Amino acid sequence: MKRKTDVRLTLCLVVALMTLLLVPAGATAGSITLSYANFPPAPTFPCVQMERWKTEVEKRTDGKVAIKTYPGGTLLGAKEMMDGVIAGQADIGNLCMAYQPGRFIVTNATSLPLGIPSAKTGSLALWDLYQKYQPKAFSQVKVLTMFTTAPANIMSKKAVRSLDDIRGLDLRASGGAAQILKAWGANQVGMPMSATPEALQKGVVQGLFSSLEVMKDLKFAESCGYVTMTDTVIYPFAVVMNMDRWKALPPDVRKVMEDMGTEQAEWTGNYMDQHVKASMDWSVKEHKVEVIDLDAETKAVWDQKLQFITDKWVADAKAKGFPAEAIVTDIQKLTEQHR
Ligand code: 3IO
Repeated sequence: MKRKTDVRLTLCLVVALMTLLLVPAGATAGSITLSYANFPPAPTFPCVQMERWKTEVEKRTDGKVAIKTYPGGTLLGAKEMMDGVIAGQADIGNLCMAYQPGRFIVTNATSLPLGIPSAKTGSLALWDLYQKYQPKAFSQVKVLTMFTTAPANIMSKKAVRSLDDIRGLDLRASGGAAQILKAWGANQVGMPMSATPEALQKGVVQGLFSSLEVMKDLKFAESCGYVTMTDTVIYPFAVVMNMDRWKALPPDVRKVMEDMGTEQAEWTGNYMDQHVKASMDWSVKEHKVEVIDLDAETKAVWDQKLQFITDKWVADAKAKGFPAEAIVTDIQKLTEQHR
């Protein structure tokens, strides 16, 4: 008697297991789950845009797709993002192209000092540039969207009003912006944004060069009492997806994601531009941060020191076989078009 029950139970379990195994992936609602890795802390703009994208994709696919987000480098860190997504460690990843300056030559050209005035303009210009050139650097992934920060400025513990003030100052920047700080005489220290809070706190750096929304989002206003307005360059970002995972998605899901490319770039640009304003209002009000505007004469001297950067980039990129002049001209045209 006992034996018979055991056999029945085992049979039941086997049938249940087989049923589970036989249901094809993607057949039931919510059955496609994608992981999305991000490197900075959750309150920062790359993660805010990630949550917005997740919400919209889940809504527009009627619950067919669930996105699991991993902010704060919990799945992939800043510099592992591209290779981690290619290898399938995350299905989707958000990367700052500036962290690997030699890798994304065409799209990183948007971080030359070409006068991109805002994150909205930068994001739309970058996305158009990517689509026009379809750079080889992205051939192993599906690019879902791109966007940029607002122009970078100096946040520092001591006031920077002149080239004398910035000379020898330990300031953090990444990628192309490193050359800019060097050109102004600062002691440039390179690291991703995700490592910056600790570096500031430990006194490894005396400030940083980036877009100003981090004054609030990463609470830099608590230690950086001064902001010097240079409105110099933007940092470009990409959201990439593992190619096999992309190809395995049903066509209707792929369409939802493709249709969101431009929209997400613009949404993120707008969010960033508004958030920079909110962050600075908060910093001035809550932490009495002083905003330093360079007068026109001084600004012209600072800008003039950066002119060699684009010329040098053109020469280097040309030597590597890129249509460098056309890329620069296109960025300038696209900037006007989206201004
Ligand atoms: C950035 C990166 C992560 C989170 C917030 C941010 N705001 C501006 C950036 C640009 C950047 O990557 C950098 O390193 O300054």
